[in-house]
Amino acid sequence: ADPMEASIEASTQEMIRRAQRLQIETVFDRAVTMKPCAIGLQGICCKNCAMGPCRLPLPKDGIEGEDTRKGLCGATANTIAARNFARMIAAGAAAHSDHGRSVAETFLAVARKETNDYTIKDPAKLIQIAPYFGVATTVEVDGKTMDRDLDEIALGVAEAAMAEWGKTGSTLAYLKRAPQPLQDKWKEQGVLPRNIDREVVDIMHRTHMGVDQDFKNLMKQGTRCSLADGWGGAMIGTDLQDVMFGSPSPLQSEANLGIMKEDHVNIIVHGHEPLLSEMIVAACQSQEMIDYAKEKGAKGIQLGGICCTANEILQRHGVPPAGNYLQQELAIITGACEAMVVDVQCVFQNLANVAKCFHTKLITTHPMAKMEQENVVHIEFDEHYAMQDAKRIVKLAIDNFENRGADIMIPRHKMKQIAGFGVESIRYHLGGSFRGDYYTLNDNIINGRIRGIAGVVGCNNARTKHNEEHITIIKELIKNDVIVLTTGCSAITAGIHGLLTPESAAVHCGPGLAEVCETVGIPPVLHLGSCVDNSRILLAATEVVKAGGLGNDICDLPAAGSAPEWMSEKAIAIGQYFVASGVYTVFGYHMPVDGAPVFRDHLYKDMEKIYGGKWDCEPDPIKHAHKMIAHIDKKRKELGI
Ligand code: BF8
Repeated sequence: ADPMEASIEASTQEMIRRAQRLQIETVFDRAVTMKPCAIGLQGICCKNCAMGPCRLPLPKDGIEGEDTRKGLCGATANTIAARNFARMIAAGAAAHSDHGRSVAETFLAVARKETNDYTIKDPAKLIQIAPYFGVATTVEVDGKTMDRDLDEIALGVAEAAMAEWGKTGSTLAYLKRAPQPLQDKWKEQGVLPRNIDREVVDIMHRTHMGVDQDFKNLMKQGTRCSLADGWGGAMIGTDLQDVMFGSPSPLQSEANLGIMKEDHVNIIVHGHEPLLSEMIVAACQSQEMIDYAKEKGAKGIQLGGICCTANEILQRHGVPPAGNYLQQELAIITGACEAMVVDVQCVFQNLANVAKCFHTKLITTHPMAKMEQENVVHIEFDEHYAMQDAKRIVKLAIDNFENRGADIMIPRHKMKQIAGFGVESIRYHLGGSFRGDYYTLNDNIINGRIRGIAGVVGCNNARTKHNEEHITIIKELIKNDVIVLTTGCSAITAGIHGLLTPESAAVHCGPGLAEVCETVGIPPVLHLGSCVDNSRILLAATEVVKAGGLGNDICDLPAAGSAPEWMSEKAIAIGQYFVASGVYTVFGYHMPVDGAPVFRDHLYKDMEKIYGGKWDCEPDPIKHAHKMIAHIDKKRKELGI
């Protein structure tokens, strides 16, 4: 791969060059030598039974007249594309929600006092969410209302939260948090999720050979499952993480491979669930481990993150991200990574091949995610012995410091950033005492200083130039006075390119947004956490609705969503729950629906009539941003502002 073609980011280019010098193959090389299958790319390859795979190519100049393409069973392009799309939603929702389940299980262990390693760090959040689960926060004693015992509330919430994965006879508890008109729409459409697991299983059943053959009905279930993710598993994950580890508040940190230190033991955590990484943060900060590292000749321990685990420990502890999705191999290629500790999701199997070229210990920790390569160490993490396991891992990394080779190259590039925003801190910075909690934000949208709100989220994709789409889109939005909320690898990207500082407002923003950012002292791009924390964006949007003056529902807001370099099935689940929550959502790169134009129209046009939000796709980043801005302007016009 040509490093300059592969990424716009200097340390990434440097490390690709170094990898090539050392003859280590990376994702960037494989993206050049292996091209995607054109039919799969269009979403019209069906491999759901052994009569196939049935491949239905769309002729270059489209179809004239009746579309007679069909698989052996007669499945049309629309059925095939919709089934594939629904399965992506199911996989994405399963990943987020299983993460949420692990968090809920750990919280149940905390509530039952089965572990001392985790506690309740944010009791106010626990009390805030308890009523949604039907758990009382006060008791009547002798006619007086008293605060209920926190341990009792914790147990009630933990048990009710766990039940969300398998309950019968009702719908998900958190749906009540959405604006009422949106809840009404979901009810009318029959898409209220029953329980989290069931919606995933339902998709696997109905996409089996010979079941649902109506793309609209398939997408109804796709919607229901996506809502079980966004307003279910992911939202519960975010909330219970906040309860146990503390709700984030703005803090300063740094980002990029340059956070690694030559004279320190470098440990990189990568993956998603913060259960282990929280403990690794604590272990790295313990005097015992710091002393041990010094004993072994290091000046200390430098912890860094990759992917969403990075965002989790950044937003709560200020631990700097070493990189985003496409930089995972590169962190090892520095030659200075003593240990890379991974759990679930977004982990390249090639990490093991790269680690083989260095002293790096690659440590898998999750029973669900092992690697076949012999050089990988598996240390299974048990939340009941969390600190013990974390110290074992940190010690292994420290012991590995002396095995480092002489050839080390840590890129110098890193940027300062402010991260750790959430529904609460936006209220603090952009709230007000009059019309509601988000008054200042709404007021500035109404008076036009802020044109609108954008969520820019999601992955990197080696089929696009690393970071280019994220950065071009975000810059174009803030230049046009659109404030940006960001999560996931997009948030890491924004940090790496210096867009998460209040100072960046003066350089990159239009005059209105710059004035607001300077007055309240916030960056024009707000880091809201990991991908499960997209739930924070849903709730922030709901707060904007509540603050008044901008319509009655999320679909009324001058707002739009974007995933410029998406790659994972989770992104499709997220996209669908944003669309079904009323958000115009634009994906970059491409969408796997082009081979089924009728189904594509269902997503790109019909959805808006049903839910108020719709899908779109635009690979060109400037056009992409302007599609979002045009939508924002349309909504402003409808609101008469
Ligand atoms: O859940 S943004 S590459 S790390 S999938 Fe993966 Fe995509 Fe990154 Fe986090 Ni989200």
